[in-house]
Amino acid sequence: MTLELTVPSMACSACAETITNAIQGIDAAAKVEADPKTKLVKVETQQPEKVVKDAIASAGYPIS
Ligand SMILES: [Cu+2]
Repeated sequence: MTLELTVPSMACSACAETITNAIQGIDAAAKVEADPKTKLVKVETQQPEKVVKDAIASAGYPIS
């Protein structure tokens, strides 16, 4: 499953890295593309959308 999430508070590549790490913390096999320019996070994962969103939110980046 591929998710496309908008994360408005992702401002720079360090944010993108924090978000990527947070997602890989709940799914080590997840493929993550986080782009601070478009604020888009694309996640290829077997985890449910809610779990991915919660992981990003607990890292300090609420999903819009
Ligand atoms: Cu940043």
